[in-house]
Amino acid sequence: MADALIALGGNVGDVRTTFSKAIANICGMAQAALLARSSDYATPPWGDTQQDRFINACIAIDTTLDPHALLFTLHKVEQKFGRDRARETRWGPRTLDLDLLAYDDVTIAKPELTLPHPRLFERAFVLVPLAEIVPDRVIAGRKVRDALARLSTEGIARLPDPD
Ligand code: PH2
Ligand code: MG
Ligand code: MG
Repeated sequence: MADALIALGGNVGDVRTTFSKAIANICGMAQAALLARSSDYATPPWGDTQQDRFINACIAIDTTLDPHALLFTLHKVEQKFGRDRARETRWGPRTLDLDLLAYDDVTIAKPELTLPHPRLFERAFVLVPLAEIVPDRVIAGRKVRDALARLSTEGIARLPDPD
């Protein structure tokens, strides 16, 4: 079994409900156990700032799939929840974005998959939920909580747990 960290994001539709369903789907399809799930956070849009705020979260799973098979599964789940890569713009609105952040201590540099995720340390909307579940995890030689301490978390708000 391998330990994988996945970031969830979205700003179209009922994103929090999408997250719950998507997490159940990921665990079913990836033969995975859910190790941890962060809270959901409202986050200011990054990249293209002229769009609705995003909701972001992170999960840790234990999976038997290899990194490429896991990535394929994440793309399938994105599609199932209305993601249409052919119609979207870079950094634009999405129903569901699932990013594979890290997979054990594996490093991969291929066009279709780079591990650890190359932009992980630039994004407070990823590191805030990640630091909630794995603050002491070291990724690419950096501890998650230390990486977060270097970024502004302005505008990021933890959402209350749903009932
Ligand atoms: N995802 C994007 C573009 N901008 N901004 C925030 N805050 N969170 C995201 O998940 C996000 C974004 C495209 O995938
Ligand atoms: Mg993303
Ligand atoms: Mg993505």
